[in-house]
This record gives sequence, C-alpha cells and structure tokens, in this order.
Amino acid sequence: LGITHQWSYALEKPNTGSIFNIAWSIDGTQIAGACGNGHVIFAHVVEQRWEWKNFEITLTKRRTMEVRNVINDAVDLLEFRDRVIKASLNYGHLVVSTSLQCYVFSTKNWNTPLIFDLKEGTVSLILQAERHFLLIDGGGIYLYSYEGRLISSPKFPGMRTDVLNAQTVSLSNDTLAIKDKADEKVIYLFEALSGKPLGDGKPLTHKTEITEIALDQKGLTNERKIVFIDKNRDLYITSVKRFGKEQKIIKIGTMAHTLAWNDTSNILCGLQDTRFTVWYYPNTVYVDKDLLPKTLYEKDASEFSKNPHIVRFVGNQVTIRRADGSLIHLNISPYPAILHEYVSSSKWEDAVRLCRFVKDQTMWACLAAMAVANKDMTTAEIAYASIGDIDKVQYINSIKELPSKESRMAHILLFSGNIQDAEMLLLQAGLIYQAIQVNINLYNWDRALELAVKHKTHVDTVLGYRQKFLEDFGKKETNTRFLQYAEGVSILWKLTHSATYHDSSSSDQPGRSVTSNYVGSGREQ
Ligand SMILES: *[C@@H]1O[C@H](CO)[C@@H](O)[C@H](O)[C@H]1NC(C)=O
Ligand SMILES: CC(=O)N[C@H]1CO[C@H](CO)[C@@H](O)[C@@H]1O
Repeated sequence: LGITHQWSYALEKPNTGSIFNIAWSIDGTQIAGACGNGHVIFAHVVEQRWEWKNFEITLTKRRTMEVRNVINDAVDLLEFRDRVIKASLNYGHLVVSTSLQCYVFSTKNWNTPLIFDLKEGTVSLILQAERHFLLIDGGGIYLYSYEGRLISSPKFPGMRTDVLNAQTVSLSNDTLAIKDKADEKVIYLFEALSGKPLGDGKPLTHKTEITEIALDQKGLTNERKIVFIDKNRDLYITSVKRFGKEQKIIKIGTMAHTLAWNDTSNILCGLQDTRFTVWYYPNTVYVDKDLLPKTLYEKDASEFSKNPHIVRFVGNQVTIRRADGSLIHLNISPYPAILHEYVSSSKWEDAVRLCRFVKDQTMWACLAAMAVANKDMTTAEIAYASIGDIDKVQYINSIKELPSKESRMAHILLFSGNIQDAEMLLLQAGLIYQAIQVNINLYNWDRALELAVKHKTHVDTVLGYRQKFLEDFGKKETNTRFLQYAEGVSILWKLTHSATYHDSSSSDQPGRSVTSNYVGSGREQ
C-alpha cells in the first residue's frame, strides 16, 4: 500500500488458485489479480480512517463513509455517487474526491456538502490549510476555497504532478511550497492566493537534495518559515521571504527522519535518530541561537522501533505510525502553545505569570527568545534572569540605559544578530559614528572604512582601531584600502575604550559605552 511505510494492512485468502499477477489502479484504490482458475479477481481498499479532534471517519464501503463524533457517539453516514478516491480531514473540513467530483463537508454540518465536478478524474493528493485546500491530479495543482471557488493554479517549469506527495508539497494560509523532482535541491515557493512565485521568483536552493518539506501555519506572512530534511538527514529552517537579502538557512536538527508542525501554533515535532524532539519555538535560531537547545523537549523514542513516521500533530497530541502500521499517541505539554497564544497577542504579563506558574526552564527559555523577537526587552530581561543567563541580563540593562530610542533599537537588533538592520537604522537616524563603531566591533573593517569615507567622518578612528587590532595580533597591514587611507592621516589616538560601543543621542560622538559580548549571537553557522 504505502511505498515508504510498508506493513500488512489486511489478509485475504480468495478461493481462486494461485494469483499469477496483480496490478493496482492508478489512483491506488483498486487492485486486480489474474488467478490460476482462469478468473480475474478485483478488490478495493476500504476501512481507511481519518481522525481530527473529536471526529473519526471510516470509509466503510467504496462509496460510503461513516462519521463518528466521539464526544456524543453520534454517527452520520455520507453517501457518494461514485467511488471515493482520496480524502482529507483537517481544520473543520472534510474534503473527499471521487472519480468525478469533489465534496467539501464542514464538521459542523454533514448534511449539505458543497459539490463540484473535477476536471480530471484521479486526484492524487489533497492538502488542507485553514483558509483553503489543494487538489493535485495528473494535469495540475489547484487551490480551492472551502466555498469551492478555484483560487489559483500554480505552475513551474517541467512540473510533474504525479510524483508529488505530502512530504514534498506543503500548504499554509498564504504560501505553497513544492519540492521538485527534476532538481531535488530546489523548493518552489508560491503566493497561495495568486499562484505566482514568491518574491523575485527564484526558488529556494539548498546545497544537497531535499527529502521532506513543511511550512509553519501560524503567524504573519512575513515571518512564514519552512523546515526541510535533506539527504544527510539534517533538519533546516529558513524564512520563505527574502527581502532582497541572502536567505539564512539554519540547521536545527540532525538524523531527522520525520517531522510535523502543530496545526495552530508554530511548534515543530520530529524524530531524530531515537529521540522524539519538540521544538517549542524554532524561531529561536533567528534570535539567540545558543538558546535553542534550552527550548526543546526530548524523549527517548527507541521504543517506537525502526522507521516510525509522524502522522499528525493536532492539539497536544502527536500521532506516530510505527513500521508495523500500529499507531501510537504521545501527549505533550499544553503550556508552550498557551505561551505562543499570549505572545501573539502581546500579553507579556500573562506570559510571565504562566512561566512562573509552570516553573519550567524550557518555558522561560522560549519566553526569552519570543520577547527578543518581539523586542520586548523588559520581558526578555525577566526571562533571561529566570534561566540564570546573567550576562544577557546585564547586556539588556545596558541597552535600556542608552539615551536615544534609535540606538536602543539598533542594539536590540544587534542582540538578535540583525546587523544589517541595526546599521541601517543608525544611518537613517544620522548616528553615523555608531554605525561605524558597530562594524569596528564586529571586525567588519572594510564596511567601517567605507562608511567613514562616504560620510567624511571618523576615518582616523577606523584607522586607529584597525592599527590597534593588527598590533594586538602581531600582524602587518595588507589591506590596500587601509594602506591608501593610512597615508597622510595622523591618528590622534587615546586607547581608552577599545571594544566598546559609543552612544550619545545628541552629538553621536564617542561617549557612553556598552560592552558588546553578544553582538551577532543569532547569526548563521
Ligand atoms: C488562516 O485563515 C483562516 C481563514 O481565513 C483564518 O481564520 C486564520 O486566522 C488564518 N490563520 C493565520 C495564521 O493567518
Ligand atoms: C502543543 C501544541 O502546540 N498544541 C496546539 C496545537 O494546536 C491546537 C489546535 O488544534 C492547540 O489547541 C494546541 O494547544
């Protein structure tokens, strides 16, 4: 049945003599066998099941489904005109494709489905997001609203829809991601509503072949993330939007072989070798990479035997299918999801109160990262203090003491590794000296000199710091730009504050200093 996950689903011993040959129908729902007694035997797949929250749906006959509401044991029967080929149950909707039509049911009302005709018979994949769903057949990829309206039909060069499956296509409210077969290092990204390629139209390209992809579901479009596993079983995260910058692809796991996002909060779970891991806030890598290990939940999963597969992650329950086909349910803590909820509505006091109540370092670590990501430094300070990260508490305090709003904001950006943004903010605010100093502190010598020359200020300061740096490391100047500018500039240099930031809102001259221990902590490996 499954190509990747094989187990015995049913056993029949028909009275037909030996079966010499079998063939599946293209849609994978029927099988024919040539029998020794001269008969042809036909069989079709039934008893497929779909579960979502309190609903359990079973395909009882070729054209009949039984819906059971486990809360009140109410049963509804759904009858279809033709054979059921594919179905998907998620986000309060059941989508069923038969050989000719598509049915869309709301879990609130099983009596009046919306029905429309299919262009081509055999739907090979149905994927759902909260806002819309996707049908893939031999001819194309079609995005529909739950009202049955065709929204878009994305295409890419050399598209082959017959090879796409749930591991290689991922859908969210705003984005569609497809891993291509022609070049397996490439992920095509589309804006769901228009079906147009995202951004400059260039697909996302990784250094090795990709095996599985998944988009997160919650939060703003600008922050949409995709995770993927590559051929080496490394797990990466990246943002789908690029804003003209180099895309940061960051590794967050190894030996990963299956993963799933929670349906409503951006919590990721996966199996890494023999560990079951939950990334409560994967975005942490963009904020404070060192903090990531502290935001994880890990559990030994060797009991799941070889090649388990995560089927779904709904509510607080993760469903895993073992290689023998049996299902296991794992429950994870409900608190991180509540924390996500508070943070997405900026309820910082509630978030702090929740962490105090739960008394779990993982929660505090998540809150620290969430607070920095949302630039709420008061909460960040409390959270870092609670996990005993005193250096960061001190750094945050020193940021808070900076006199101007712009330099505070710039240092918050630096804290989370957004060096370019911090520099841009300082330049826009006219704080040229600080922008130069940021680059000096990061040893971005060329950029520091470039800014100084461009703005005709502090060239001597840059040269001085550079000279000091070379002396400290016992090196000679070889950079031609620096050699060129060093001629004829005499450095008035008093070495009193070598590795410090300077801030003075009014004059932008060297003054107050902030230590720079954490500059760039969120950068890519
Ligand atoms: C996704 O779309 C649904 C329906 O339009 C909406 O209710 C929901 O809030 C959206 N989710 C996100 C994360 O934008
Ligand atoms: C662990 C977790 O984040 N669970 C959330 C996943 O989404 C559901 C909604 O279906 C939330 O209720 C859970 O708390």
